[in-house]
Amino acid sequence: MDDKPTVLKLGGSVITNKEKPLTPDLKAIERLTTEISRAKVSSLVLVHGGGSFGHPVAERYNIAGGYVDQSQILGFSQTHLAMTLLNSWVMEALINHNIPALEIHPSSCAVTKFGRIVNMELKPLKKMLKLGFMPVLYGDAVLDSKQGFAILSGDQLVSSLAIKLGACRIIMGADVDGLYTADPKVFSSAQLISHLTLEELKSLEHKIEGSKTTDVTGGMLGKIHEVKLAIEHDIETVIVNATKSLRVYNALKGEKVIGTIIEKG
Ligand code: IP8
Repeated sequence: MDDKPTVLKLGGSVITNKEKPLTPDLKAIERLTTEISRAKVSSLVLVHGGGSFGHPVAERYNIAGGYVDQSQILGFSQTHLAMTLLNSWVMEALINHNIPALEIHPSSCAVTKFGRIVNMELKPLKKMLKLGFMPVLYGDAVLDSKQGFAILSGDQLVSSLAIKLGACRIIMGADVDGLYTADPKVFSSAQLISHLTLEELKSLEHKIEGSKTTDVTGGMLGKIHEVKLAIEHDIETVIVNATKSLRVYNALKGEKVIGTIIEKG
């Protein structure tokens, strides 16, 4: 009950159809919640991304750029609503697999300053973990002390929570096998990097492009930028392909898995 938690991110591109607005990938959600249930990790925090739910709506109203005019206020509500719809699909699948999942809405408990978390109420989350719940959070539209509002990415939540909770590990479930020497969707010669130190990650960072599809929070580059902060706190991070069967399961069990492990070194 008092174990150090693991923080698992399921990318929006994994659990939604990124080409079709507001479309969950129910097969992927079913498979991944089965894997989570079978892995039986005693202390787990789940964070999911926005995919075709949060991103297109946030982009339409430029929520990430902050308050410009009153017409965005309804857009903020719509962005949050889209995320709660996706979250409901995830919650239903988790609970159907007998996982005592409980959602935490970031818009109600986190405040950012220029898009970075400055305040987050974590008491309920810590209490949930102690009692054996699995807290579930997601990238969300949040209030911002300087720009009115902002988009808080699931990736930022993952590293911030991992640091504040003293997590033992971060598992990033992405739609690629891990980090490559070049963008694998563009260059067939790209090679998977199975292990990296923090220093090696920093030197690779400038080579990695942002994702091509609509992603207001920066794709793989944004991911790396965020996990770097947790790795600096000595939290091992593994990036695996969550679109492929059993990768998340193997990572949760601490078994050998195809992916990229990044350690402080
Ligand atoms: O997909 C962003 O979360 P992410 C969520 O983890 C919204 O970057 C609301 C766009």
